[in-house]
Amino acid sequence: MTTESTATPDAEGGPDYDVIVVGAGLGGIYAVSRFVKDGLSVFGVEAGADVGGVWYHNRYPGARVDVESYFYSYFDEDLYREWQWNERYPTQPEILRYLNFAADRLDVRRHFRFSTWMTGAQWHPQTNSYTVTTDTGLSVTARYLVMTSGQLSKPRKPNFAGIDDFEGEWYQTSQWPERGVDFAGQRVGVIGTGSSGVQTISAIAPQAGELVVFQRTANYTIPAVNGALDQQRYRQIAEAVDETWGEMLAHPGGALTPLPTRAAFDYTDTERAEVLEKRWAYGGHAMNAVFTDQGTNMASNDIVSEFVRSKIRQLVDDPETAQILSPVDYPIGSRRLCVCSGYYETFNRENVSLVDIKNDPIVRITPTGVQTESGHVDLDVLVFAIGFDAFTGALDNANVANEHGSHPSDSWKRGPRTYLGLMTTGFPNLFIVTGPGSPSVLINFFAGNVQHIDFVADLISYMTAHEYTRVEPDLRAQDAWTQHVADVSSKLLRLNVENYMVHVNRDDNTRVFMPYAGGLSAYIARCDEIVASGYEGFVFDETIESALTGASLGLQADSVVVGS
Ligand code: N01
Repeated sequence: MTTESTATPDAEGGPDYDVIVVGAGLGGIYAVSRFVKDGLSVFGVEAGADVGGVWYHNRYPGARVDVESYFYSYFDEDLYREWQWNERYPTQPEILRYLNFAADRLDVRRHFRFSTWMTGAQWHPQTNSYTVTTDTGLSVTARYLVMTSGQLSKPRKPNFAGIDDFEGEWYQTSQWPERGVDFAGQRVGVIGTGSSGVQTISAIAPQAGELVVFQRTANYTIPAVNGALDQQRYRQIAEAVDETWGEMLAHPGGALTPLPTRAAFDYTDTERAEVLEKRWAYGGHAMNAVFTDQGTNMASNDIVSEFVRSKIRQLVDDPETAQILSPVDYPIGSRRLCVCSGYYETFNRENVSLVDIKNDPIVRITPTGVQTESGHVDLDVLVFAIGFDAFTGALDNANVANEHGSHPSDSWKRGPRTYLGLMTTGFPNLFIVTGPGSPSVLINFFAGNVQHIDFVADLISYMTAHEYTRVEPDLRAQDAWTQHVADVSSKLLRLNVENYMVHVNRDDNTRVFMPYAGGLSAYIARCDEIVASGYEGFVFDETIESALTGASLGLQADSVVVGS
């Protein structure tokens, strides 16, 4: 097996590899191990210098996951028993150690080319294969292209006016330098208060001389209630790995967090107060699951939203700061909940202040700090925690072209269009792991990635057994799934709130909720039906001409957008 090749796709003997896997994060590690186990030849490409994916790059102070470690794991008996997490919510260094441990134990590292950017992929219909090119001059061919490049992996660029004039240092949470950053005695500004921002703000505050937080939108931020791992619980799961994995796949979120049992108004006032406190005490995303109807019924949602605001008022000493930190203009859960350790208490520190840039917008970055409409903030260091080009960013970066020179998002202008979030018509043999149209960012990424990769591996085995070399979704099946994704989300309060999960068509304000909101269990049930039917909706070894023209895709796109 060669790892460097200049072979042309139509060279005798077929492509160099069966599969090219893009990205060595938690999905890529599992993908390589599963494909190799299935006897396939695999070539992996990873931009980072080692395994880890987002956990390699997002090494900002305070970074940790908001899924409990019991479930943020591969459910392989040996791996589960040999590993030992320390905390209920592990830190980035611990997760990175875990992914390194898993990569070694699964022996996948040797299949990857690290520090290697994929610059493009070209589909060849004559040979049913892709050629992938890299910035290091490689040109490698494979039958299948599997994108485990993540949905939250292309950082948004801080394109603030004047940024190039800033004379201090500036960093992005999503591309944090390995050497770390010394904040001692520095005047630090953090722009962005999403999941990354709230974590890093709490961690930088005790290190910095002064910390100024620039908040555009207040978030509902829920204490994680982190602590030492419950060793007994971990051991119990270790003794029942397969059973627990089965339970996780049967759970809407892919992790065994508490689910709501009743609607808000099915409780008495006293019971409601109790259940709210109970969820707050559990911590983290449990606050999204207090009442069965909080995601769809505004009156129910108001109760949870106001409860969290009351907690913010209790936790923050200064009433004016508490008010700015309190989200008032959108329902809880309609933007992703942030999970924190001591975020609100950070604003009680003498060295921390808050600038409300919704009411006092940033005008520009200056050589010495940040100019807002009302004044100048002097700073030595700037930290941007401004998020990602979600869902389409990493795929666009990969520059995957079909024989017509089209890229997947050319036909997604009015919102992504996929079959199961895994494939898109017009791009044979291209698999998008945890893509739009799958539960994706709404669930535990370990569950989503492993389930997707198992589905893809089984599909490839099926193709091998039937001697097929090409697969893509039928356009009608893709339309029906895209419509189903839209239907499932049509009643969600979060559809009408600006956030990175909603694609908005600015011309007519139609909105598309990008992940599949029906839950992992429902998603898997549909996948199982499709497999049982002999892969209904997938077309093997046929060219789908109708899918390959922009016009037909544009028309179909118009028919599925929801809302107005
Ligand atoms: O990014 P975000 P993130 N001027 O997009 C602000 C996962 N994750 O990296 O809300 C000023 O959520 C923006 O303001 P606004 C998780 O899925 C998980 O924090 O647009 N501000 C917002 O405050 C998460 O959802 C973990 O008004 C600007 C912030 O920047 C996802 O990654 C940890 C701005 C961006 O928030 C993304 O989280 C970290 C501008 N021009 C991440 N542009 C855990 O597991 C943007 N903002 C715990």
